[in-house]
Amino acid sequence: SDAYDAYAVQQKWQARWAEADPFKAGGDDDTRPRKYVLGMFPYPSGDLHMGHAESYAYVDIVARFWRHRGYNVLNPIGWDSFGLPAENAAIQRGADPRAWTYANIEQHKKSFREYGSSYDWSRILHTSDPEYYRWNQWLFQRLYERDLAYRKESPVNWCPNDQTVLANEQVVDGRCERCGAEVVKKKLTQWYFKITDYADRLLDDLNQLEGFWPSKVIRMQRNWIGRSVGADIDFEIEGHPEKVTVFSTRPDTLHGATFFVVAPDSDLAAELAAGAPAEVRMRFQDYLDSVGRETEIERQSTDRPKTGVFLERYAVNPINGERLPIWAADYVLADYGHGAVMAVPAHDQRDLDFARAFDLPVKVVVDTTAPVTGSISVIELDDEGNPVDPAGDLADLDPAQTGIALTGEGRLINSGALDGLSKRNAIARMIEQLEKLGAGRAAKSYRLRDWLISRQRFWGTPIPMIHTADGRIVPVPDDQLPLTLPDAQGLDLTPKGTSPLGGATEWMQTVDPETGEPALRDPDTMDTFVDSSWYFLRFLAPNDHAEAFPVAQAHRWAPVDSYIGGVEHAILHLLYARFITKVLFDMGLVDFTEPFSSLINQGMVLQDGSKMSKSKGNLVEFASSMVDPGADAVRTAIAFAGPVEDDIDWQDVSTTGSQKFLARAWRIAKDVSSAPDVVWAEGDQALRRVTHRLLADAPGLVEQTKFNVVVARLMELVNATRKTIDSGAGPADPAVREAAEATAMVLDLFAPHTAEEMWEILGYSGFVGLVPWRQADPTLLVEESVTAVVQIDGKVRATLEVPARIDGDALEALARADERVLRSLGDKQIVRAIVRAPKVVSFSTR
Ligand code: ANZ
Repeated sequence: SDAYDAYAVQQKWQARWAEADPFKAGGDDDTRPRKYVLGMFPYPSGDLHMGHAESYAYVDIVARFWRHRGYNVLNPIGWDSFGLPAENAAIQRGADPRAWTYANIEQHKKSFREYGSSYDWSRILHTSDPEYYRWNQWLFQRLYERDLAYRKESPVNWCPNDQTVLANEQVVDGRCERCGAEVVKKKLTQWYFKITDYADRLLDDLNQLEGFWPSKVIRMQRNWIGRSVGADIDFEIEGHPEKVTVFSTRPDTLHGATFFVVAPDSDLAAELAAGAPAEVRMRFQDYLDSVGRETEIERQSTDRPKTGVFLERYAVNPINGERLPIWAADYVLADYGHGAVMAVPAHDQRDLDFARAFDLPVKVVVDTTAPVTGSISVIELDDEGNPVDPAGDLADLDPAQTGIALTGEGRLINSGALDGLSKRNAIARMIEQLEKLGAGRAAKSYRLRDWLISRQRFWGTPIPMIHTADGRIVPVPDDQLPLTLPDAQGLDLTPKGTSPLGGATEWMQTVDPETGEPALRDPDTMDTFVDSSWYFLRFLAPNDHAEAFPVAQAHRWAPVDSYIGGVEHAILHLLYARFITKVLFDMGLVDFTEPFSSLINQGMVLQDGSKMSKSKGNLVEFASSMVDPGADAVRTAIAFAGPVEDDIDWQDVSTTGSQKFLARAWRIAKDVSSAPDVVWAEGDQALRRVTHRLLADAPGLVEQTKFNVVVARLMELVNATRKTIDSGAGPADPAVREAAEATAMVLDLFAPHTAEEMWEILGYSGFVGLVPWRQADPTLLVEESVTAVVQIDGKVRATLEVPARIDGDALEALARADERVLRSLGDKQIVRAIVRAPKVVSFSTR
């Protein structure tokens, strides 16, 4: 027919794909090199929206690309199907969370099929299946055995009126968002994973990801882990049996400490207050009540007036014996460092603000006007060109007067043996002195907290632990897993601060595996971030009943080569997956320490400049977006809309433009009047050059995620081909066939239905999606060159001049053969190579 019927074409190829299943990953006998391409799996909460359309379009581009490049590609799909949305739907609408979840998943599957996503459909997983979550339970047991899972009491926000635990976001100005009642902190005993044991490795290994993950994500992870280096210093407290330790990044300023501050909500503050006069105790209690209503953010804000209570107790400075008054103040946090600080107001702004508010002494111990060699200083010149003393006179800088703490470089004063030393040397010297005195040592502190995994909710993985009658807590034996959820029927799922599972009376009853005596189950379920921390490994054998994942398959496929998803997961999900990967590495189950070799974060899809969301009523649904223009036009419009990491405003995206472009491409295939056996070399040279430039450039552009540029280049080629047909050599020219074939192959990344249809029209059977990439003819190209760096274990060892269009494999081969690389390697073996053409090759030898 004359008009391009996108809908019919779509239906036809979807049926063929469903029948032939051409995108299934090759098995163990497949000798091609492998790529594992993964999109962050969706939550089945309601329908998919355009954010999903965007993310999964990118995933499919990458997966299809590597297939054309000759790789055995694993591209699976699954669902992160536990969690609150199902439970809330159940509470609000009386739906069964299980039925609601699986109905949504069916809808999602249908949408992905309609989108033409090239998944390996044989590997579907749902985290809410007992076959999946039994391995969460298995993982929990392994962490427990390694002392990485433990229980501790911790405060939660509690609304006494609604009898409900509230998330931080549900507490507004210290009150319950729903009923306005004053929120209190209530202590609950909960399960934690000890991610802090891995803080150094989680931080240090980020260096390996530099260049392969967005730098913003690396920065966010670094800040989240928040390592500070300094010292722990022990203080005697008068009338208190034990010494109290503080963490300080500036032990060099110990001579400048003039008071001591404890977090009001720490056990230490309560103990110290208990030994104080009655009047102090009362003031402390009032203060503690008001602090309990503050949020963490309020407490850390620097522009609030400082508040606190003097406890009428004293600490003793270990270096000079001075008595330091002890205050309780909210700017010191109970769960950072040791919950107590030595206050040095001359050199710390928060301490200075506090000292000025309560009239406490300020003692300068670092002369910040004294030059320090090696530190960077900007020299200011006066009118005659003479240098101006940058800091002026130390007397003019007195922090007690100016209100500005002296935090910069300088030389120590008023500090005995430390006088004259630079900050760096003074820190080292002070640590030596403290060690000699037995009053301190070098230490690090982290912002990272242990991972609270207990949830008092129904729709999650039951925690596989047993509480015996005599107070022991023991694991459910492995051979009794999975411990499955009971039926939701008859259970009250509304949040009450205790898990709904506690109401499943029969389910709660079990026996002590050792004694056979009656015992109780743990009623809590796991944070769904546990489910998503290792799912990429389960895809390797989702139906394996014997183990979480086969080690040999992990060795073959993992880590994930390209991981694609939203920046909203920049911290928690990625950090947890990195942590669990390292634990599995320590268990000897995987041979790598980072789960995702490269990460692509797509921008957001906006509507009228704001985020699409159900609550704003501006949500464009994925399924309905495809109805009119067809899947290919939606995918192409998204890829063309701009750089991957930029936000897209759906208002500005033209699916009509894409529809027209796809119809033009299809018509070219229809117009080709030569047979497949033409001799291309005899074709029109100008058109051939456009074709070969695309074939040469597209691989590098795709590897750099410049998908929009590839679409633009395809449009250019289609236009050039049309020109040759209409006004040049005509439809029989071999260059026209060559251009049409190249168009079909590259278009497959974006518009796979149209591409398959063109391929068939051009006289081929078999799927264009599986066709090897056509090599560009170098005689038809002009070469530019760029500099590539080669790193070994994170250090740059060589640079190479390479063609700008070089692809990853060719670049890797050059790097492996480079003499400087070979010399640096010595007798070490390359165990892993990560390549980002044309700029970086990163080898690791361990
Ligand atoms: C004395 C000192 C002198 C400090 C000075 C700084 C400058 P970062 O870099 O964020 O790790 N601190 C320690 N524990 C605290 C807590 N629980 N709540 C609030 N502040 C706490 O900060 C480390 C510094 O923050 C530590 O070094 C301590 O103050 C304070 F010129 O000790 B410092």
